[in-house]
Amino acid sequence: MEKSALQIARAAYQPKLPKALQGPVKVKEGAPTQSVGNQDEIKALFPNTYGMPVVEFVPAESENKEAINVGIILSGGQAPGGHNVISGLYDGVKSLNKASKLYGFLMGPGGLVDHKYVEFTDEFIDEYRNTGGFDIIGSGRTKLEKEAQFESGIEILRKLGIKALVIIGGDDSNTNACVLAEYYAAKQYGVQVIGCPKTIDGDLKNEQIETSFGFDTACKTYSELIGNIQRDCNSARKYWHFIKLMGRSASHIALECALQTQPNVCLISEEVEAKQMSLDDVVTYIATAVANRAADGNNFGTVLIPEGLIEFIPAIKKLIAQLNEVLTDPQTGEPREFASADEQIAFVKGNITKENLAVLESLPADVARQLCLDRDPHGNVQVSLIETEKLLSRMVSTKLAEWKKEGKYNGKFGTQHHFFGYEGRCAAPSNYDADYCYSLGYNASRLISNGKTGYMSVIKNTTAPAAEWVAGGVPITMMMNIERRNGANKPVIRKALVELDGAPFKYFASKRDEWARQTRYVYPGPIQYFGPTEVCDQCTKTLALEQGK
Ligand code: FBP
Repeated sequence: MEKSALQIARAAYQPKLPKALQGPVKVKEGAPTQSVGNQDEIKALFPNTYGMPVVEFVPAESENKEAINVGIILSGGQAPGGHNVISGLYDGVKSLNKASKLYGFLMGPGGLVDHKYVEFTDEFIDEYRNTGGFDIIGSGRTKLEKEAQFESGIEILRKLGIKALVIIGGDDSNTNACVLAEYYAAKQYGVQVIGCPKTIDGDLKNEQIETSFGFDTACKTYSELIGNIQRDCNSARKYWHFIKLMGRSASHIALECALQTQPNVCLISEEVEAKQMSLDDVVTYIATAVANRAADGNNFGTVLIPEGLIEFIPAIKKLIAQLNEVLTDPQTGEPREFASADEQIAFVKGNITKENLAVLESLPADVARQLCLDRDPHGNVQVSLIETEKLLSRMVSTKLAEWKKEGKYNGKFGTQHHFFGYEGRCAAPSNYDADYCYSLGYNASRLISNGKTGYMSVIKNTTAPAAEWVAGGVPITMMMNIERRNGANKPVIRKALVELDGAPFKYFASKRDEWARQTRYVYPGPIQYFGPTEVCDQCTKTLALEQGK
């Protein structure tokens, strides 16, 4: 395969490891843990994996060097650094014993169920070190949650002599990893299950997990692009750029990109919900920024919009919740079937409350249609397909036209639209993600060799130089609570939304009025892989602010 000059140079990069993982380790155990909510219910559901202590690895004289066979799965959306988790795990198990083997299940959890796998070798792994993407084995969104899947999985794990399975995924995949760990422990199958925190969305974090991998690189990639757009915008001075940013529901990506680039407007879905804003309130907020800048002669600007915004507008949230209910067949729990789109729309309109019908009919016709028709494989409304950036700019334009008639606005409003998501999900990992992911993978090998199951691999203190990072594991049950999902109460890892009293949001809120009126753009430029540490090894602004750095 032909390679770029950067790929060749980058392949030789040796990711940094925490000092504790650079030699033999032993486990230092903390106190028993509790789940973050619904303790009695979670304890009852996970009798074998509940209450275990948080563990930290500390240097030891020697360690268990037994050969182990391990399997790994990439689950869900791509995130930069996944290949380094695999190479870190590979090097970790091989450092214990050269006879250890690592198997990768193909195309996500489905590979385990369908017995599709590969065995990694030195040459194979070397092709993928420090590269972006999940193409080494592919990823998929099959949910591992049924007993039949677990049983099918154990057949192939036994056949390959696999002692532990590592699942790289977001909150849902790690919830399922925990259920699987509990199931195999209850059945005494002798297979350990370890999770790894992945998602560009940044919403798998808590007291124990500083950040999910991929968030750093994805945000830096989007920020580079936003910075480039801002330079263009400040040069031509004739467009307002409406930029939607990935992140299924939480607004961490939009907030981080705003902290890096200082746009004129950045919407934060969590704030929109907390302030009970309507769609018209959001439109008025943007239009006011446009009008104020126009009054200063600046008919240009940037607006960052989180992907999940629509779902956080309270009235629309209620509507979507009811659409999800009425479009599910209560007998089977499967999406209802309709003969035609018109029949589906008529059914929806006839089965939702008057209040929700009024909200549906207040939306532009194409958006209302999209909400009624588009479904994901689980039957849920596909909010991410709604082109919010176009919807908002259209509505802002209408509002400005009204204001013009009233003599409240006298500017020009030319627009451009962008959606950044796939541009960043497979970028070559930043040094932060390359090191963090390699450490997560290597660390997972030590959780396995120390007999742990139902744990997530965690690396902490990552705003410090890598040598000072702290390696260990957290029981997944500790992050769980009970939530209502698809009409049923389920044990799940609590998703981290943007905290309005957290340092990153507070800093943004203290600056945004100035950024809205003035032109205070920052141009971060492309991720740098080689050069001074202050250019190459910085963590996200979110993490730095959260840790008071
Ligand atoms: P994960 O949570 O699985 O990591 O995926 C994140 C994400 O990139 C979201 O930001 C986005 O909404 C979604 O995946 C898109 O996924 P797909 O390309 O499968 O539609």
